[in-house]
Amino acid sequence: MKIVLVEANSVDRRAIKSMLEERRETVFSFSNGQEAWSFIQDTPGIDVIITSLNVQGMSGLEICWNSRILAEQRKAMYVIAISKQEESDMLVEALDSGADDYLQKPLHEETMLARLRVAERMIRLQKQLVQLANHDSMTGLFNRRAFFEKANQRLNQCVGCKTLSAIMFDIDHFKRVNDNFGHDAGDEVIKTVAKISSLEGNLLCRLGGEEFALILENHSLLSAARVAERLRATIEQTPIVVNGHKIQITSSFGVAICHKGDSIDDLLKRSDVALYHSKHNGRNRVSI
Ligand code: GH3
Ligand code: MG
Ligand code: MG
Ligand code: MG
Repeated sequence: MKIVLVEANSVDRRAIKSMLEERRETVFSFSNGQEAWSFIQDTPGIDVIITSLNVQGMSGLEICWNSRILAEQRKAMYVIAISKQEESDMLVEALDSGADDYLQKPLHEETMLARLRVAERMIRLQKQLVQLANHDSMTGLFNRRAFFEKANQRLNQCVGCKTLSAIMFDIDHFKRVNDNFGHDAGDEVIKTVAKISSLEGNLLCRLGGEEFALILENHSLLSAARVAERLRATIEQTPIVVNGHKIQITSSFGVAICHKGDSIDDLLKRSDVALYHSKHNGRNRVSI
């Protein structure tokens, strides 16, 4: 785990740090709350914050509170507050502010390590929940909801820029795959298309059934269409072997670029219209 330790007392700080490092944890230690908080904000992947309540710069209570706010935008961190015996009345406030657990000085090594094992369990569980909530279980791609959320974040980051484009695509006559080779073979086809598509970008989602969407940054409409064309050709040229059957498929594409004032919804609607043209004009093609 990546742990941030905030402790003003240098003897305690060193003791806790070496205790944790003996357990092969990665520890970033700070004596000042504000410096610790800046580090946490700039460093993705922090799992645990262990903070003394009484620190300079930013109090432990503020760190508890801020970590709760940051959790809503980014990811949850497990916060353990440390209090001196005479501060024990502050523990309720720490828990209410966002701490998940607390320790009281003098610190007992075994208790602290047991608390960290709890933290590890919670973090693992939370990661599993986030994975389940954001991904399609069959392909591992983003699901619709997570995709829209991430795409909107991307859009908000590039206010006024026109560099976001969307490719929507759909396997042609997929019903025939199910009818001719069975539903399991159909699943394999969907998984293979997902794998091939993920080579072109990671803001990719399974919109549903055999329909996908990919968001690209820094592409003109024509260069996004070239990506789609490459994908179309790869899918067409990749036979999928299931139970000894060689299944050959094609897919149709619709490409659109973000106009000023567009929402992700608008962008995808326009790529869906283009996809409709591809289907209407004979499938296995890219339309803009
Ligand atoms: P078109 O070229 O117009 O896209 O025709 P199509 O047959 O691909 O499209 P249609 O929308 O008529 O049929 C899609 C089929 O995909 C219907 C549905 O049973 C099947 N399907 C949806 N989700 C899954 C899935 O997860 N696995 C499998 N095997 N089939 C699925
Ligand atoms: Mg259809
Ligand atoms: Mg289809
Ligand atoms: Mg479809």
